[in-house]
Amino acid sequence: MDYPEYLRSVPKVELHCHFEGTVRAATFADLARKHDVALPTDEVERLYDYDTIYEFLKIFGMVSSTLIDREDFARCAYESLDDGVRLGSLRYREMFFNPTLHTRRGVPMATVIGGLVDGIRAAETDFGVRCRLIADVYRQDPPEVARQMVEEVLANRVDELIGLGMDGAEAPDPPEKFAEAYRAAKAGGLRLTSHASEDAPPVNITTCLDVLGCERIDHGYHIMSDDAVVRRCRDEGIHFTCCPTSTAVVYGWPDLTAHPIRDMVAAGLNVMLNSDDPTMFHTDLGSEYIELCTALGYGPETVRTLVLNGVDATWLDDSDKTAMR
Ligand code: ES4
Ligand code: ZN
Repeated sequence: MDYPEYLRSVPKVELHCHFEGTVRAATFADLARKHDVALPTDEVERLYDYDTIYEFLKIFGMVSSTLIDREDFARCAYESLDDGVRLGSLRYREMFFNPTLHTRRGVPMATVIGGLVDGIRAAETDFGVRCRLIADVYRQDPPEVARQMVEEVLANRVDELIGLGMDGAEAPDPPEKFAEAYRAAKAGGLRLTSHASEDAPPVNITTCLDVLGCERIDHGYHIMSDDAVVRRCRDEGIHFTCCPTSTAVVYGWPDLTAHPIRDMVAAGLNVMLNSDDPTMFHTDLGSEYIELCTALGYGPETVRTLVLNGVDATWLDDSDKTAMR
């Protein structure tokens, strides 16, 4: 077995993967036809082309608008986990979804969550992969919409729904805007994470930890510009869910040998690897390991550390974590 094959076959967990960003281009085209949604191009292979986070988020919203029936959510969740297993040897995922991108179009929360869970349970039966869900605040929503979303998620809670996260464009909307939504989620027993310092200074990491109560940080790359925040996160063992390809494309680190992930690992931070929006960024979990580890010359020992960091960073209980190591 050559090294790329080995990297693809290592069993993995994934904690930073957006459901809507895992929809296959062909399935997006199929659902658009089903629901009469107009697409920007007839060429399936060009549906997921963009250069900026704003263009990306526009298509992300368009993909979301083709998900209407419970079966649409179930089909896409099932295919998403099928792809994770086949292309990345995925064993366990905590997967984001954006409730308000669906409920604002009139899709009931129960349809969204019910469909996702149908797909997740079918994938567990067929592929042996486990998946749980993290509802994400969409930063461009008003704070009141986010707080309302949390209430609705809690009212439709199932065993698989375990956390609250936050995504969308980071630069215009800082994390403290959503303190209320995070307070409500914590009171409801949800675990907490957030995208932070993906496209903004490291103060957003500090805010997420101290104001929102986040237990891990999604992305976090700008941390390297503040030694004090690096020291604090290292000392507290904060986990960072990093995504090589997506940030290379939309945040300007096209050369993986110079990606901040390299410095975060070297600084002793707890980093683990993820695919973010795999179909939309033309990647997959196995390829993220292959691209980054070959670019940075990471051998099997470092790969083992990255994979085990992932297990530690999950919100599984200790006996499940032990079983997975
Ligand atoms: C995202 Cl790459 C990225 N950044 C911010 N928000 C997102 N939602 C889905 N993918
Ligand atoms: Zn993300």
